[in-house]
Amino acid sequence: MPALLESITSPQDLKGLSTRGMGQLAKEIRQQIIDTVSRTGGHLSPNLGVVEMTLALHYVFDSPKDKIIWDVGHQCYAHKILTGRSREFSGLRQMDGVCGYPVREESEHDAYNTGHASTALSAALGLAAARDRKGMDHHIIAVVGDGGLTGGIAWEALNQSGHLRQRLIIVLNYNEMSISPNVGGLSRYLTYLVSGQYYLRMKDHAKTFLKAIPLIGWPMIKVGRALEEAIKKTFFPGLLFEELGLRYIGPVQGHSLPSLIEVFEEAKGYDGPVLILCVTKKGKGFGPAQDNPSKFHSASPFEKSSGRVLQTDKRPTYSSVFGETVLDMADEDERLVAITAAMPDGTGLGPFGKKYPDRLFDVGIAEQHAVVFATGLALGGYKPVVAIYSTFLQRAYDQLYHDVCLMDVPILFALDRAGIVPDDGPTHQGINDIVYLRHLPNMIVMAPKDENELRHMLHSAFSYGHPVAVRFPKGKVPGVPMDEARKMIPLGKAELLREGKDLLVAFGNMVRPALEAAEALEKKGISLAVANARFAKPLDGDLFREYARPGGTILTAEEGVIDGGFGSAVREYLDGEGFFDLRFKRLGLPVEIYPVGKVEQIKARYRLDVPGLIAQIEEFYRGGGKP
Ligand SMILES: Cc1ncc(C[n+]2csc(CCOP(=O)(O)OP(=O)(O)O)c2C)c(N)n1
Repeated sequence: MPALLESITSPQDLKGLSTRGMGQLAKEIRQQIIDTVSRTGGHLSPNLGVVEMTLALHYVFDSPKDKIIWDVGHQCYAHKILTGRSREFSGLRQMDGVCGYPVREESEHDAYNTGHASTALSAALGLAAARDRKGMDHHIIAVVGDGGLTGGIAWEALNQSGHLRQRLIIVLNYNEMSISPNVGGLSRYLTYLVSGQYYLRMKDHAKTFLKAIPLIGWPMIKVGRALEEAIKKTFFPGLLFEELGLRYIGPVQGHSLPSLIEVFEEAKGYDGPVLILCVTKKGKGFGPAQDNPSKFHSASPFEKSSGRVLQTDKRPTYSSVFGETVLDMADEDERLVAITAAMPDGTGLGPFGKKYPDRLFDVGIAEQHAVVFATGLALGGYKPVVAIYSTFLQRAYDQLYHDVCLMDVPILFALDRAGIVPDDGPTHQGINDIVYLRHLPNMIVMAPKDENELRHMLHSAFSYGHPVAVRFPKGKVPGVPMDEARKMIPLGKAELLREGKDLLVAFGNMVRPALEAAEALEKKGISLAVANARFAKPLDGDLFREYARPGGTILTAEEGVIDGGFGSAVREYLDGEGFFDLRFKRLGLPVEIYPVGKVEQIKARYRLDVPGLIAQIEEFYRGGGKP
């Protein structure tokens, strides 16, 4: 570990450092982030952009007494390094290692767990209200990006903040980027605010100018804040944040430690909510990330010298198969439009946006809005495809129910990253969607066993005339042969893939491991038919009726939580049909907080990989097949 960084075991160690020392530390932290992320993968460009900001925050404020809340939390690496986790940082995003997001259980300096965007302001405001009610005097700082600020919840907090007028410091990190370039009217407004000179430079120039005026110069400088206010009001009438009731400071050069320190000190003394606009460069200090901040937003391991991503597996991802298929569908039907919540590339819609820029809507980090916006488009005669990761669609549960399902509006929801998600930890697991979708009226819930079936499912979705959710996992496809033409999948029909005495019915990407497990179990005297459920709703009643004979056995497998999931749907169906006299077992995930790790590691821990399935099924049969 570099010399200076070695001596920093807590933020207190920063307090005695000179500006030069702090500059040296910034270099060492950047290097540690680049070294580690090149090996482990991680959020490189967001973290390189906030090194000075993090140093200045920990220099001026007093964590853990003062609370720093990181919106999304993906930019917390320098914070972790400075708060006693420099040594452990090499285990970033590894199983049982340092999480890539703030986690209260990991350190007293992590004031609030984040992972989903736009929550920091609400959390900070709540903490500020609690502090003031208790008569305490510490500072609360929320750091939010210009992307995070596109989320509606952030504005709900700003609205209340201007009303409560509680002491709160909001650091707005403006880098013109969400994951992709930031979009929308707000983004334009922030660009307008930044387009002038930097705040401190402006202040210095004003001072120099005034000093030069004999007699009246110095007294005028003393008028200080009043003058500054007057200048701001003159040059920037109707500043949005000021109008909302927050004091606005900025723009500040976000890589200048002296500027940041001066501004944070100033904010410390303000008795009310204050918003500081800091301008930073995403990827700062690493050429490839600076040139392509989107690619390095969340990077796979890469070669440090060139930034070349180290990948040997040439198979496409599920996201890219989804993107290509939607593009093919759009070629054939001009009513098809696509919607993303700030993730055109992650969802695989990049090529769609290139070919049909006016048919791809990037709504910002606004999943709730995306769903209602799609409802409007569908009622207006279009066929919206809404691509949102499983974990982020959780946010729009009410919109799915109230807007989409009650009116039975045909919309295709593509839930990427469904199931176990690697590296990011508990906030990003896509394990709840079967549960939160399957009880919604009119909603159809599907999952393909491979990329070929994904194409058929997407192709079939609008023909059902109802809202449809297709869930598929993160990562590479199995690489099966692809059918030439896209086919219709009959609504609610499962597919029997293997004959056997008892039935193992699997959903989505559990089908292939279920088949493998059944082959191995055959040799051990357990004979299982394997079916690909295709649908969690509606279920294929004919299939279950056949195996639900008295004394029969049915097992279910899913990559989602068991409680209320696919297996529970099957059990409810059997109960509803009066099939009580059978042995039944659900294989899936327990309700708990998931560790950081690779998919294979997490699957192994929860016994959802092939050896785990075999072991669970054998135990079940040995135990007499009790549920
Ligand atoms: C609710 C939700 N939707 C989407 C995401 C995925 N996501 C992670 S970071 C990010 C962009 C954040 O941009 P910004 O706040 O400006 O931070 P920056 O990375 O530019 O520092 C997005 C869309 C998320 N974390 N949460």
